[in-house]
This record gives sequence, C-alpha cells and structure tokens, in this order.
Amino acid sequence: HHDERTFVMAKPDAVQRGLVGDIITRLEDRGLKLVGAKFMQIDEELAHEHYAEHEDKPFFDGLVEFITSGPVMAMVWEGADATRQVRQMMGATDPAEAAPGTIRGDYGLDLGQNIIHGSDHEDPGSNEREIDLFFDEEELVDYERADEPWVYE
Ligand code: DAT
Ligand code: MG
Repeated sequence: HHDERTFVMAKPDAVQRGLVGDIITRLEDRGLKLVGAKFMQIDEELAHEHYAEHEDKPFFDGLVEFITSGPVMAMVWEGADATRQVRQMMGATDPAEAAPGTIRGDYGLDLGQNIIHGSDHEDPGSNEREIDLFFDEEELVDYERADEPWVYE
C-alpha cells in the first residue's frame, strides 16, 4: 500500500535561503505525492505543541524561538513507507553528521538550523498526530498522480 501520509516542514532557514522549491522537487522526484501544503507562520502555542516531546530539553527554548522566527512551508506527503523514506532523504538530525546527498547533508552545517522537519518513523503515530495538528481534513486532497503506475508495480 502506498497511501501512508507524513508531515514535512521546510523550516524558517529553508524559506529564507530559498530552498523550499528544491525540497519539494526532491520529494516529488522520488515519487512521493503532495497532498497538502500551507505557507504559514508558527506561533508560540503551536510550536510548544509540535515540539512537546522536547519540552524538558535544554535546547527547547532555542528550538521554539527558531521555528517561530519566520514563515515555514508545512506539507503532507503521501507514498509507500512515506515517513521512513522522507527521514532517509532528510539525513541525520545534525547536518554535520548527515550524509552528502541527504537534504540536511547537502544544505546544513548547524544543528540548530537544520532545514527540514519530518515525522519520526521511530515514533509510530507521530505522522498522524502532526498532520492533525497542522491541517484540517478538508485541507488534504485525494487524487492520483499521473505517473503512479510508473512508480509502483
Ligand atoms: P529531528 O528533527 O531529526 O526529528 P529531534 O526530534 O531529536 O530531531 O529534535 C527536534 C529538533 O530539535 C531538531 O531538528 C533540531 C533540534 N535539536 C535536537 N537536538 C538538539 C540539540 N542537542 N541541540 C540543539 N538543538 C537540537
Ligand atoms: Mg523528531
């Protein structure tokens, strides 16, 4: 089945550096399907909810400050094993450790500004939780991409 949905966000640094198009292109080229997108500014409350799991970490305040510092592109992408596949394409959390060829490995140098967020495949349900947090059901679109028969057997 190739209808798994995952939440992806181009962070404020990606928007400021003009990397949104490239991020979308990479995911599109892979065969993943864009089913929702919202160019938006995250407020303090949404930031706290989104990053609730990190509330007690020493980097939490900096993380909230960064993610609210400018607009982001919030997206939902659909495809086979989408959550894990996007995480592979993102690379390691710290861009300094991320492999070349990954999004973080190609564009980032600093842990605090690591370009992209993706739901965590090691935290089952995080994809649905994050999608629900950022999108209403009617903001997500069901459709077939013309090349789907050439992406999936
Ligand atoms: P990921 O974004 O790869 O899922 P995470 O959920 O562990 O990573 O952390 C969320 C974000 O918090 C991460 O993208 C960057 C920031 N972060 C994580 N660990 C950090 C640390 N040790 N110091 C500063 N920022 C950190
Ligand atoms: Mg995470």
